Amino acid sequence: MPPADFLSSQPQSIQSSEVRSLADGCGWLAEPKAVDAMTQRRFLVTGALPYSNGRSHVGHIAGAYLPADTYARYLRATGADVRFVCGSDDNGVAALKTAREQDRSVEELTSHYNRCWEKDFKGLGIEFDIWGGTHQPDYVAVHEEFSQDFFLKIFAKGLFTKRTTKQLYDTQADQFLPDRFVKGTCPHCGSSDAFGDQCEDCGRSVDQLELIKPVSMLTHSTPELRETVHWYLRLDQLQERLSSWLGQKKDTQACGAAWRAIVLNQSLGRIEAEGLPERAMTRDLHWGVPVPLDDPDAKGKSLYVWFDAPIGYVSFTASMFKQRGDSNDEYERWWKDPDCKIVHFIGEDNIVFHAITWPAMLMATHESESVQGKRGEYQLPHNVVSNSFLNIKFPGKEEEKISKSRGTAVWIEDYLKTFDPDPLRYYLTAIAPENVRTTFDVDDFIRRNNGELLNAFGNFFNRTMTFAHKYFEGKVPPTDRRDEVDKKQLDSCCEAAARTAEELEGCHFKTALAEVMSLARAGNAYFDTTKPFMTRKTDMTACGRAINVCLQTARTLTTIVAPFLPFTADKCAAMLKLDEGYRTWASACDELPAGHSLGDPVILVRKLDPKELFGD
Ligand code: B3M
Ligand code: ZN
Repeated sequence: MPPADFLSSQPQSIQSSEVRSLADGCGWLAEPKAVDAMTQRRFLVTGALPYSNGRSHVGHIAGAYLPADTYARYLRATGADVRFVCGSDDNGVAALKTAREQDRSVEELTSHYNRCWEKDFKGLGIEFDIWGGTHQPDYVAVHEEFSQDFFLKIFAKGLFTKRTTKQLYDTQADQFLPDRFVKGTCPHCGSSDAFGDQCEDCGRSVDQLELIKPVSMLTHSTPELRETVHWYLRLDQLQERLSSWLGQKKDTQACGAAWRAIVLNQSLGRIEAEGLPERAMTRDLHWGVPVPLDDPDAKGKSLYVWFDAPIGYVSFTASMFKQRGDSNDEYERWWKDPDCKIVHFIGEDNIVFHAITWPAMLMATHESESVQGKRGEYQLPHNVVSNSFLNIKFPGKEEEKISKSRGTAVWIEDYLKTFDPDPLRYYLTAIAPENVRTTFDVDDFIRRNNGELLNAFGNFFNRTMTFAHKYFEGKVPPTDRRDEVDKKQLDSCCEAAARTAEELEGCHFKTALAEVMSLARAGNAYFDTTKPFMTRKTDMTACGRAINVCLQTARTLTTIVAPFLPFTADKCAAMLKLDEGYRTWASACDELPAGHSLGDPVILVRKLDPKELFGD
């Protein structure tokens, strides 16, 4: 059961004056009480910063952004104070390389894709409190200031080593080849497509000097080795503290939320197997945050994109408050206060950076060697929630990996031209790759929309509303009594709300959605058992009794479906004539009073035809 103290209920909905709760007797809802700032839970939720060198597809959305949005919406519904932060990752080689390929300036490219992502997110109802960008005009100055400040703090603690090393150099282009500017054969898995920083086939990070047969992405020539100077983060010095902190994350009791196995295996597993080597945090590159050292060797160098990108979470938070005219220190309430929980949502290939490098950077800024920062110091993530990858399967084709270059993806922009956002939100949560890779199967998407969302959820509302309008003048019918079957159904409502909350608290989005759907199915089963379609001819009181319970069930469904399907929930709320307070979790079991007028019935879920998505 979720702790009762967060189920704050500020009575806001239409029933507030004489609200009765179906929970009377269910025993899980707290008494309505005012939210007070001392006890209000506080969360800083982030979505991985997407690279602004391409469009968004279903894999990105399923991986990080949809679960993050669902979580943020749920937390708000419980009365928590939440900031949901995201923005584009503009620096580094990815954008530079694409700009070069497309013959446009990197500024123009990143600003274009920053806006594309923003539009796609809006279309899907993924609502951030701030959408920034590490090199966007309104954010770049603050971002550079934060990034350089981090670097200097860590530098001052002696946790960087300056090293002269050899790097791959393209003599034709006359420049070094950091990260994705070089490709070759992966030293770990033998894939011929490994980049100079990471192999996308096996997910391992790669040192460019280990690449077999390296080729320059700029001129396709074979690079040569030249000496250069870089600053390496002493991860080895931080390894013990990192291990001990990560170790606690296995234990739900100690940390309040057990981390997913995929995250612990890749982080703790990596440390245990190989230990942590030093990692270069600077690059020979002009695009990015300049290395803030008064050292001739730092000239023409930028911070590594994976050093500055996570700092974007902090700098965008600060910009958000700055834009509102708040004090400069307001961000500290979110980043340097142990009472605020920081939760990062990411895709599988970002695990090591969020569970090792980023916490190491945060720790490296701490005054003392304590594992967790003190009040006033940067706090370590409360949770790093990662999904696995999503494959794709088009009708009549084999299942395959999503690939930008092969065009095997469902692009959000294209999807939204024809479809409503909620069917996609439904499907991507229902098949969420929470522990293992799963597949976006176009036929299955249609099948589940029509067979589950429409058949179970849409039809339950449809038949209930039709009855209420046709036989009870569009009002909640009165009840003379509740029979066992009615009580059982009303209990199911409260239980479903409690179980959904419990699953969402643990970031189990798939199971949480299954709880909601199971209540919709229970509603249909109740309708079939009590047969209002028969009793309306023989016993209108019994018919009214059943429709009343169906409407109470619809009331609960409206609240608990809202974090998953916000557009559908708004339609449900309009049909039940509820005000905005319907989203408050503690209102899920408020009873609709007899005589309450209902809104007009609308189609909640449209039947989909596969041809709409991909033609014949
Ligand atoms: N830009 C996204 C990716 O790897 C990467 C995330 C950064 S989060 C700080 O696709
Ligand atoms: Zn590999």
